[in-house]
Amino acid sequence: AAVDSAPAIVVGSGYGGAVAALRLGQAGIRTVVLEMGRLWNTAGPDGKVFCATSAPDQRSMWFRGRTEAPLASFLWLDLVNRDITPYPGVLDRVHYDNMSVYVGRGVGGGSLVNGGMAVTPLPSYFAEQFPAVDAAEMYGTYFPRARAMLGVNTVDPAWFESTDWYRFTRTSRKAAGAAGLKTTFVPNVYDFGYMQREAAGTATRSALAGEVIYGNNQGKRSLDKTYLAAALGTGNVTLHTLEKVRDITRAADGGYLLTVDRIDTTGAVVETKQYGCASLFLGGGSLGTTELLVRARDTGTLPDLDASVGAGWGTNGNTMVARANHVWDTVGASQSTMPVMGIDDWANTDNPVFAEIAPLPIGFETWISLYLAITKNPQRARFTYDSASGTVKLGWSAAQSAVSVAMAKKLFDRINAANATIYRYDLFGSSSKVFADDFCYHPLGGCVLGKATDAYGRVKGYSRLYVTDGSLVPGSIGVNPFVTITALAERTMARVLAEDTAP
Ligand code: FAE
Repeated sequence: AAVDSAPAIVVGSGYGGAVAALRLGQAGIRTVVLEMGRLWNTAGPDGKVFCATSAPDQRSMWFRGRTEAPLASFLWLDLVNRDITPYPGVLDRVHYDNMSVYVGRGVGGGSLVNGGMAVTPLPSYFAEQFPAVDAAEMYGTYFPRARAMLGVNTVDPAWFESTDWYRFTRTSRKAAGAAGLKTTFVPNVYDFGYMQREAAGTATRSALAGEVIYGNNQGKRSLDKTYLAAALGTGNVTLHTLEKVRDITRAADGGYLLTVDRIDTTGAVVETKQYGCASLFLGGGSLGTTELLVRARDTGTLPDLDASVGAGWGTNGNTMVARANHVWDTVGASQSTMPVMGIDDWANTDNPVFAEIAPLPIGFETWISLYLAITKNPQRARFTYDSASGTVKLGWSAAQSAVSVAMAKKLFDRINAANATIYRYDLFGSSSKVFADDFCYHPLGGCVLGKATDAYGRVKGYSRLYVTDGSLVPGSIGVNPFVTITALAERTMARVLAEDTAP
């Protein structure tokens, strides 16, 4: 087959891929970005790019016959999920044994489906997780650079206190306060000025219309509007969509050869392409990048990859839980989908937890307080190549999830005791589960910085091969991860463009 070549190729267009693409483009390096998802810029028959959360259609999920929303039930009824036609929809749920992982698919990766919470980690915990990284430089240069480019902003506190749209957050804050727990505002990349206009009725509603996990039609500064728009603006970056990188090998000249399946919207492979490049930047996310490198090492196409490729994976201690409030503690029928506050008990060395106060925007009063807890779960798992099936498996056990649950339970038992309230049993399926222990939003690790790579994301054993995404983070960062992923990618690109031979 003919080989398309470029000096640099970037795999994936999430945070890591978008940063790489922009900085390569600005350096004048011709760069091709390969993204397996579609470009989300064209309205469907309903005039909207993304479908409504309450009426999901084919645009909602990645090649499914039925949607798989995180909260499958309410009063044990499967009210939320719908049958859909398989299509390259924007949200994927990747199933492994004992753990499934939600990821975004499309130009912008996770930024298309996430809650937009833009949290910079605690310096002490960052230093604990990345002992080889100069924290002063991160906090002085790369975190501010990332936040500025991502368009991070904060909710106006006066509006927050008065609006019905954040009643659910204020009710959860009160319950936490009764237990002596501290809450803190968290920044977001959703435009809060726009949100206030939505509330005033002068702008089309998005965050105030339940939109988030299947995409926001307005208001959110996703990567296609920030880093990727700037990358394309350099004139040096080309984006190829619906192209999935399958295999990586080394070319005779020391560069890399990629085998890529181009799919159509039914998922059929319509062409298998070959790409060549001098420098290869992997931004496929914790799952995507790790899978490519584990397969490359274990099938012998990149045999010199380090033994630690595939190791150090964690869920950022994620678990979801919900409480039932008293009838007088209403959460409101109107809820913004963008979280703006967390319960911050990370400093509690006995049981560090940071719990985001999450919305449940279903349009009527539920008295439910929902949370996504981030716990300091030390459990890690490894990806392995299964030659029989040709797939990459994750060795995560139910016992490893139980560690996150136990930590979150300690915190929420305290809140329930102080408020004389109870958990909800009906939200996470028919088994009356209180804690969601089988899915996560924050996959981290697999190609850990300083283990599978050098201290800057250069992959050990090879030259001009880089990892720039969430697989560098060793399984936990204590807060929502995309600001950290973006800042680390900025640091990698600054170093690589200054030091490594230009391709
Ligand atoms: P990611 O954004 O996943 O991008 C990887 C891209 O590569 C995707 O577009 C893939 O389709 C593509 N790709 C993968 N493999 C291939 C391949 N072989 N060939 C071609 N393309 C490929 O990676 N984080 C926060 O900080 N705040 C939040 O509020 C938040 N809320 C979340 C809510 C939800 C529902 C979800 C799912 C996640 C949330 N996250 C949040 C997590 C955040 O989105 C995630 O950490 C980042 O998106 C990870 O960035 P990466 O660059 O590692």
